[in-house]
Amino acid sequence: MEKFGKAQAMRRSEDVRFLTGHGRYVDDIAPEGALHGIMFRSPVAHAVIDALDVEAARQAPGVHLVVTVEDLLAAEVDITMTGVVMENRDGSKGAAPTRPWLAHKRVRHVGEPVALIVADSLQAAQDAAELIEFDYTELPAHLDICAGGEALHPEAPDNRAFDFGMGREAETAAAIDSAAKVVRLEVGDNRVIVNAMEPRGAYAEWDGSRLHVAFNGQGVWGLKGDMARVFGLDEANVRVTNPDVGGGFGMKAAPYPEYFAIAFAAMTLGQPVRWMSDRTEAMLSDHAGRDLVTMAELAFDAENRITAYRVHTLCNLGAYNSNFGQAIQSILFAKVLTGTYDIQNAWMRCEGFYTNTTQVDAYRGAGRPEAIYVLERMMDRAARELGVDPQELRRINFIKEFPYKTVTGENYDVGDFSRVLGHAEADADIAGFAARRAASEAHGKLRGLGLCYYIESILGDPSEDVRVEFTPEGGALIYVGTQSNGQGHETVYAKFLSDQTGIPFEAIEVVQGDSDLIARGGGTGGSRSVTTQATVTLTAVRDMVAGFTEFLAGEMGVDPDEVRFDDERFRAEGSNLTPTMLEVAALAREKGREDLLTWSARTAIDARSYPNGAHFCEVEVDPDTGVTQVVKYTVVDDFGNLINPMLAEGQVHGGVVQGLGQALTERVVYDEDGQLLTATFMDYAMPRAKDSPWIAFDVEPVPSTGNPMGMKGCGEAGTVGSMAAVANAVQDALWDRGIRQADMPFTPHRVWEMLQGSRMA
Ligand code: SMO
Repeated sequence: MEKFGKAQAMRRSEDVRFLTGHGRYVDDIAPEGALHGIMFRSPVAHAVIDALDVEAARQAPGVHLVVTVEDLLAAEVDITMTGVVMENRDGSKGAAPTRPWLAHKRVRHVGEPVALIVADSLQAAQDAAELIEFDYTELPAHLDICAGGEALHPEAPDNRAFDFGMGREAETAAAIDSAAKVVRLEVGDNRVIVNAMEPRGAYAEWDGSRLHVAFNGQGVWGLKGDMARVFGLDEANVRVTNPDVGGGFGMKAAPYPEYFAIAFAAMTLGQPVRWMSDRTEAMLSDHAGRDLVTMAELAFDAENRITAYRVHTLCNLGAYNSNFGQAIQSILFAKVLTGTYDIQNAWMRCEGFYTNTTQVDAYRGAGRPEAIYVLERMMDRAARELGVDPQELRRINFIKEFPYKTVTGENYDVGDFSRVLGHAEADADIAGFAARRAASEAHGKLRGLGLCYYIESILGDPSEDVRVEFTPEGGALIYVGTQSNGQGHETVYAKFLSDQTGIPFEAIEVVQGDSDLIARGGGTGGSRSVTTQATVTLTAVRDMVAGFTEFLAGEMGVDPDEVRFDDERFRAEGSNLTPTMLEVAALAREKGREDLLTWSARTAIDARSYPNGAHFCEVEVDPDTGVTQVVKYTVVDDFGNLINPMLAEGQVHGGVVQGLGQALTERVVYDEDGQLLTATFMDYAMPRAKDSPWIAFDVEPVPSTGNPMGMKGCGEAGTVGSMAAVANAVQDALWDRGIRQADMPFTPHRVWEMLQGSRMA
């Protein structure tokens, strides 16, 4: 039934709503009488709380409520939040300190929520916050990604949360010791602030028995369970909704303290309460991304075949175990440790450390961009040290036979990396690079070329729910459990259902983000949405066709075997009725067959998919100023079969720019006391339009065998590929100036410093 021929570059129908100011975001949920909440946050990175006096704030004009942890304890709500805990190399469990959702006895990072003030207006709440007396005794801030320093948690006296290992340790060590050549490099992966266009926010209301929390997240079901647990409510009495969401990128996937605080206030007051983060608040309290350093070793035989790969990563978890914090640079990094290469002797070790900084958690790709960044920096470096062409070195080592089981347990079903790379080499005009470099030199610029060949392992709960309902008005609703954060799901799901059923696109409405209305669902994350949602939609459509066939056969007076559905109409020999889906639904309604008007399904896809592709980046560095400009960028991806190539390309463009921002402009700086110095857009440089090159994009599909449509997830791929491509290009540009340790971000100042250093050396 699946029809790939209809894959079509179709513009997003939801954009009319977004671009004309008709999007409905969480901050738009503002009924008459809704109160404003603001968070009082820790002004210091590490301190023992001596006193928290909120009485004056409680008496301030317009204030309805001030909530501290003492109020939560008195109300006997569960104040703890927990995260995933890794296993150590010795089989013991990593440290599992809990995190109170309002500070309890200590504060551990600047911006940690200490109290909630609820007032008639934002202004009144802000004025009242000034009256809070917060006394504390400062402790030394532990900021470096290493063991030692002032302990944040008694559960981790040396600040090490876990020490994880995976792969073949002894075989890898032996292979490195006996290798013809070993390439070694320390690879830093700078911390970034995620900066979704829409900061986080929440709204809560309580009718005496049911709690409704609206927030801008990546799905509703996780928070629903958390709310029920924290407040001891029956899940049936918790409704969680996500309205339109302006970007999530993994950062919005987690439950955050503010959501519970707002819910507590609404339940205490019996009045709706709303909270919206401002930008600096977001920079202090949203989970950050990356922030790790890796020592990597790549060993080769005399024929330039990789014989072993070993990495040792130190990663920053921030102050507490956040949602997936411990999993990112350990098990998720491991998914693509060895990338697209045939390396069975590989070993990774990852140590995670608590520091007095905001938590670090999932950021577009979550562990996989980090792993590919290290490996592809190593491949370009190895090509240089071995004196081999970078593409050739990759071709020698590509996995060529499938299925292929990696040393970390992934099963790559299909792939044709060499073909994809060849397509990219042609599109990027690699043959013409030497001439372009000469032209750059002629006007005083250093030109560099970088390659990244990435692979991703598509994550997430592989099961998803769907419900298709025919409406009395003659249309269809499709309820989905995934959650658009702006990717265009409404368009893609309606189009897919339309293609599979012949129901006109305009007659289909996509419903998402309401735990009272939708089937159970997994939300957005891990590039999972379209693959899982389309798979389950297919199941529902098959059931629908079967049910309608049976029903129609009775109406037509023919045998069910004689009824065919040709994607537009049902037909049968000997009957001149040729009804469409909507007409059959109308007939069923007329005949009182309500059972035929709703079709639900839950399907699990039985395998991961492995999108992969080649990114070629060219940069020009001005040696006098350090200014680095990406001047040419080419991507060829294997995403398997696509439903909407235009939206896939949009995902890649956005993803590439996110990686490029990390590589060129974005830099998080804490001072020695743990104060965030880059807490506004004056100090933290997001990439602007002028930083972005034209990104040439094409696909070279090798359909996945893991789902009925042969699709591969594409939401994170751009970021996975772009960091190493850009960094390799900058390293290439700077190599002849003697620079051997080029770490992101390549801001003008840092590049200029590198050039000065090498000149002085
Ligand atoms: S970093 Mo994502 O939402 O898997």
